[in-house]
Amino acid sequence: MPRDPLIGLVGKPSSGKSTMLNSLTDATSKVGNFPFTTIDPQRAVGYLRIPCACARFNLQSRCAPNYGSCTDGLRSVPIELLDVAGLVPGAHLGRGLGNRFLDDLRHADALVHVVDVSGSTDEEGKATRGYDPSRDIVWLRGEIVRWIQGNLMEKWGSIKRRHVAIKSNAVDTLQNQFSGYGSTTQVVARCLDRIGIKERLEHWSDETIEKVVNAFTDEKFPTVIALNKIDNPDADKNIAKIAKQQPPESLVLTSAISEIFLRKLAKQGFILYTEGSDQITTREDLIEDGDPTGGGLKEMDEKLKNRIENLKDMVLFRFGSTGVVEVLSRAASLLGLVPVFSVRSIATFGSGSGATAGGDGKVFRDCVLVKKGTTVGEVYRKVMGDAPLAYVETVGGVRVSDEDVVAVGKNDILSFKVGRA
Ligand SMILES: Nc1nc2c(ncn2[C@@H]2O[C@H](COP(=O)(O)OP(=O)(O)OP(=O)(O)O)[C@@H](O)[C@H]2O)c(=O)[nH]1
Ligand SMILES: [Mg+2]
Repeated sequence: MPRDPLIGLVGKPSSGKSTMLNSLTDATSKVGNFPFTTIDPQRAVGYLRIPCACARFNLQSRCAPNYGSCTDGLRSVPIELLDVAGLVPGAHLGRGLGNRFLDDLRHADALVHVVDVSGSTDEEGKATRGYDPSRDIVWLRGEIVRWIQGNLMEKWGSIKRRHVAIKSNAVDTLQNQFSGYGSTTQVVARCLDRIGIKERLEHWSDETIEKVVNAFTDEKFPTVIALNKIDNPDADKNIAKIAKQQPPESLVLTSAISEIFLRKLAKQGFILYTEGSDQITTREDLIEDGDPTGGGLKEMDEKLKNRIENLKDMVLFRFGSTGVVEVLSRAASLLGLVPVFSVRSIATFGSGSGATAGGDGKVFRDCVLVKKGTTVGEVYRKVMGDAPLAYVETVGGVRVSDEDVVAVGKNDILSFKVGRA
């Protein structure tokens, strides 16, 4: 049964991982301007923004998710996040409990590397000025590779002996070792394919092994780099430098602290703000637009008004948004996540009792996120468990095989019929 996708937040101490987690969720992971504020991994639920199936059928007004929400065809689907303790150089050797923290990452499907792009913290998370954050991207990746490599090399002698003795193939032997990272045979096969190794595993040099581990790291832990603290004026030159070194699809610019601030003000009734948007609406804005009550929003004092103006200038106008919602979208697209809508009735898209008889009129109540390449049968087991499957229908009442693969727009609206065919 496929697990739910899990996105891990990594980075050095004080880069803003917990702030990022809190800005993406309603969780309160402890935040502090001192290193190692977080020690135990914190799990929380964030929301991934996706185009909902309701929009394809013009049923936006009747869309009613059981979990998350849907506004005008833009759906927020719950996705699990993990905030891990800060990593420091030498983590794979156990520095700063690093090996323990790395172990917390085993089951992550994608990583978000939160980088303090302001350069105001050194590699250990201590306050400084003028630090070059492009270095963090390099060494942190190195720690992850060396952690996996170290685990492998510890047992390499006996791995090789067993490999030869049972006449195994490289994929099976490696999958045996990598299953602890939630790997699959397909992941291992893909990474060996990509580097195209000809030698037999028992003859691999240290260099070859390093290549394999690097490829495995890319496959198993696709990483979004969140350049955080863009509200800091020192961020610009560092962003420019990193943008030249990293592929653009891996970079997202964020100000986690701004997102938290805006969500808080919205909750307290001072502003209107949709998570991740580029717009803030104040009482004055609404009065100017001809609503004398200002939409019932509260009056802000000068200090608060200034902070809002500042945030608009430094973050929203310059970068378009606080970036945090984009972080999850980018991770989901690296993973190729597919939202699959399971409905009781393929005719009405309703669920629950009475759906076939018209039901409550609500549609697309359930949505699960699965990885690319997932089959209809795997989605069935994830949603319905072990119950025997009779048949599966998609839009138009068309039967689909349990071996068909799901993809966005194809086999992604499914009605499962339990029982004997
Ligand atoms: N200016 C600015 N400061 C931020 C931002 N995000 C986080 N911070 C600050 O950075 C400091 C560290 O934040 P945390 O979220 O605790 O960092 P962490 O990475 O979880 O730290 P550890 O748990 O110690 O590993 C706090 O003082 C935050 O307020 C941001 O977007 N902009
Ligand atoms: Mg933390």
